[in-house]
Amino acid sequence: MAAFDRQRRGPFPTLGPLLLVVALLAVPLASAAAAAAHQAASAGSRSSGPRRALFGETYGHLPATAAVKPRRHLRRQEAADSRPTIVIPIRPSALPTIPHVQLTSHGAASLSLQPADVTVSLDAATSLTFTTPRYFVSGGRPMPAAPDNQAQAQALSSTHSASGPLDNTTAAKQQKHRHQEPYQQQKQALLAPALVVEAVCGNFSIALTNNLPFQGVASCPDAPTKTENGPHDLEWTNLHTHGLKVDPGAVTTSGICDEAAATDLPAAAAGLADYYCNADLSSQQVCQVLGDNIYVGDRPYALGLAPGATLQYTYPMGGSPPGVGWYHPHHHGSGGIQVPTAAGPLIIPESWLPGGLPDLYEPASKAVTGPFNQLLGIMRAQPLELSTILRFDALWFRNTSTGEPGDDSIPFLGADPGEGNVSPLLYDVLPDGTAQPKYSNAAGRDWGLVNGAFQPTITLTDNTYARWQLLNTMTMKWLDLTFQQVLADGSMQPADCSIWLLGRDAVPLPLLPRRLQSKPAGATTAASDLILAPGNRADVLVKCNTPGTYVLASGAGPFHTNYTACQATHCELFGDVASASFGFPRSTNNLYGGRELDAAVLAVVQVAARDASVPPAEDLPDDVARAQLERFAYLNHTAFPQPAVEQCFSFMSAQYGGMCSVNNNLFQDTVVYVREGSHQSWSLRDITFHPFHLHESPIRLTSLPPCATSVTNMWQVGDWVDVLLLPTCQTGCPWEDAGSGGGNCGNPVTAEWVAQKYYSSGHRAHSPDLCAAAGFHATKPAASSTCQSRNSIFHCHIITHSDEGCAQVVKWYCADDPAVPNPVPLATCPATYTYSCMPDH
Ligand SMILES: *[C@@H]1O[C@H](CO)[C@@H](O)[C@H](O)[C@H]1NC(C)=O
Ligand SMILES: *[C@@H]1O[C@H](CO)[C@@H](O)[C@H](O)[C@H]1NC(C)=O
Ligand SMILES: *[C@@H]1O[C@H](CO)[C@@H](O)[C@H](O)[C@H]1NC(C)=O
Ligand SMILES: *[C@@H]1O[C@H](CO)[C@@H](O)[C@H](O)[C@H]1NC(C)=O
Ligand SMILES: *[C@@H]1O[C@H](CO)[C@@H](O)[C@H](O)[C@H]1NC(C)=O
Ligand SMILES: [Cu+2]
Repeated sequence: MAAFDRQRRGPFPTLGPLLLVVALLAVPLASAAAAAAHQAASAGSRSSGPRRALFGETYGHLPATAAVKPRRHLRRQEAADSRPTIVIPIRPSALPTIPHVQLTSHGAASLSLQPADVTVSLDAATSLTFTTPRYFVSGGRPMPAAPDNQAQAQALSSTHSASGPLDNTTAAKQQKHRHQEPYQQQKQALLAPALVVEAVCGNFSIALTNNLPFQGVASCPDAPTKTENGPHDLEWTNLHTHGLKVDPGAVTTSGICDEAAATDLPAAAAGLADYYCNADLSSQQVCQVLGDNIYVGDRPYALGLAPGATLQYTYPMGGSPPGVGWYHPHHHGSGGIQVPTAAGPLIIPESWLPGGLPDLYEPASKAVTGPFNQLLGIMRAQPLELSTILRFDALWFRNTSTGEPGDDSIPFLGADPGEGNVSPLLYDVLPDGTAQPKYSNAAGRDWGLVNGAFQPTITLTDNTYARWQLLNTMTMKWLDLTFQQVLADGSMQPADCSIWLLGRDAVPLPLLPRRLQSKPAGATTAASDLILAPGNRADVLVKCNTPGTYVLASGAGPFHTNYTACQATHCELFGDVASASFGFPRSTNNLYGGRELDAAVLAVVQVAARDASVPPAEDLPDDVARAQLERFAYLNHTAFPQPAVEQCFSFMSAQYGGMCSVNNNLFQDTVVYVREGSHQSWSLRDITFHPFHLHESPIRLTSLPPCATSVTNMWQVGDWVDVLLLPTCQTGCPWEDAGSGGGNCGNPVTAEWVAQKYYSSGHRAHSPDLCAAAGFHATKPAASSTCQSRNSIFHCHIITHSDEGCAQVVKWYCADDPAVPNPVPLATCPATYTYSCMPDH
């Protein structure tokens, strides 16, 4: 077994005999007859794969002697027949658009996590069917659809004059879409709408209902004493607002809800261990949650929302720069299986800025006023919230070379059956304790989708800027995106296209635009490419200068991984896999034009010839605009209190042979202490395979290893990010860990941030000028002594790794908190070590 092949580790050092029961599989809800009938009904379309034995001795199930208590309420469930069947569009001639729903202070939106049957098929030999959770959104306020590319091109007919409002054609189009039901559009698509936060400087609400099917519990355990790591609670969920600057909300990890808000739920008490085991709980109770609280749970330590239950989240917000975040489940143990198909963009629109773009952008110098106006003209014509969203999803179903479900497949298809970690959506559990696969997977290949479609065609106009918002919700692999031309022999050559970065992870670049260029060692020419780790977003302009047919590819650009050495599904670049002789099937996206390519084709890019009367848009120089980030208190780094508190975190575990952990510890063995309001300076090591993600605050890069800055301008000191993976340092195994980990990187990454709730924190109350000008009255600074501790988190954004314990509680504590040790312990990295590959490499 390759060292990086899987993140699983066993025996789990943290497991005790009284672990939380994984209430999944022990007693199938359906009777044996019903299960048999279901299989008979689905036999036509499903393969009958091998039965897998369940229930090993170690994985979290209580001994059979534990009392089985009946559930008081049968939770409402969707019958299998009412599940929609979503057929993934194959190579559609247009990019599917993502519907938009506005979140205002008055209109709450409702999110339902519910199962859908998904079919994706190129042909009989290359098809996949499975059942998966996805979001369905109702409420909120429908928003006009994005103008199409042609309308944008018209609006951009001149590079320097396109600073006015959209032309009448586009406006008319938008009017037409205004009353179109965005909810209708979701039914047959794997796409949750983009939620557009209109309630900047105010509060908005989201109600989340878990409508996943419940498979039954074996037993009601005693109260668990410890959080479980590893895949578990696969039907439980919650909500994370990734990229939104909001209150972390959580007060404790042991309470049922926020203490302050738990009005109609009984206090956690001894013996209250499982939602379904507690006769006092009913599905009618709605728990109120403040902020981005991923620790909230309707049962202790489960940190999540049981099937049938609803949580009502309220998010108080200060002013934030426009940008794209995303919403997705973050329940510890089930995130890895839910997030790949349950996620949606979460947008702070430019329209909230009271004075428009000049509130945020100013010319970097007098000398660049011309190009600055050109840039603002393009941005005005294609506002962030209406510009084209490209959401990259992946369905992980890769087989191993021997035809077995591969490690890191969702939902743990490759988990040892003995561990019992199989998704109830994907397996029927039979009375004899074996599991029958409900999915079929002929080709055994991963699938990369763009906006829920396979290899859709995106239309551009030559020499014309298009603004894109890219979002990598692939939870395991990173992307190195380039525009390529596929030649007749299947080889690729770079297309005459460039990518300009405007912002990333919901924060504009300090100086923009930045024409992306990478030239790693060994590359002959520089390429304009975009590196996106799992969870990253990018606000970009793209421009292709020659009409023709191209592809947007990953794995054809300058960066590659040494798969032969690493053999890890998650250290790969998507599309850049071992040669066919290695035995692993490549992604389906490597199939294009009747050939198997060496890179993954995510989309076809059709560059149409522009109207001959339209002059070509000029290339934008770098750094013509300065973003006035200091107008947002949490981004005004010169005002952060000095000195910064220094802590260090390493994701690469010597103890576990290179697998992910936090300074050799697993969730929740340790806590990182962060005093509220303090300025933190963190060294991040070993993030070349494991993307670092901190909740509720972006981090500002203060130093970077030369292995990154010398080969690409993707990251520069001063940039803000909320997910960071430096694949540039990957040199393959064996490597020496010389600081930043993975490669011979030299210095570690350092990054700073300040632990502020922000919307109500005294003198740093939310950018009052912008909020007041936008018509919001600033929240009064809270009275003294209202500091309440908060529990936040950072983790590896390969979410299965996070589920497995590569995460750490970030405790925002108040100055005189008696529960915090004195002196406050600070995190330090393990001594530098040299990691070698496992002997069987
Ligand atoms: C756009 O519409 C306005 C108001 O209806 C009209 O005055 C103007 O002439 C129109 N402009 C174009 C370019 O059609
Ligand atoms: C937003 O919600 C918070 C927490 O419930 C509350 O303190 C605050 O007053 C609300 N703000 C507005 C503008 O409604
Ligand atoms: C891939 O694995 C599935 C079982 O998960 C099996 O049905 C299928 O035949 C395999 N395909 C290949 C090409 O190995
Ligand atoms: C990949 O790794 C293998 C094994 O360590 C090594 O022999 C090979 O030279 C590496 N290839 C590249 C291109 O670095
Ligand atoms: C940002 O911080 C600096 C340094 O403390 C301060 O002088 C400045 O007023 C702040 N900017 C804004 C817009 O609050
Ligand atoms: Cu990881």
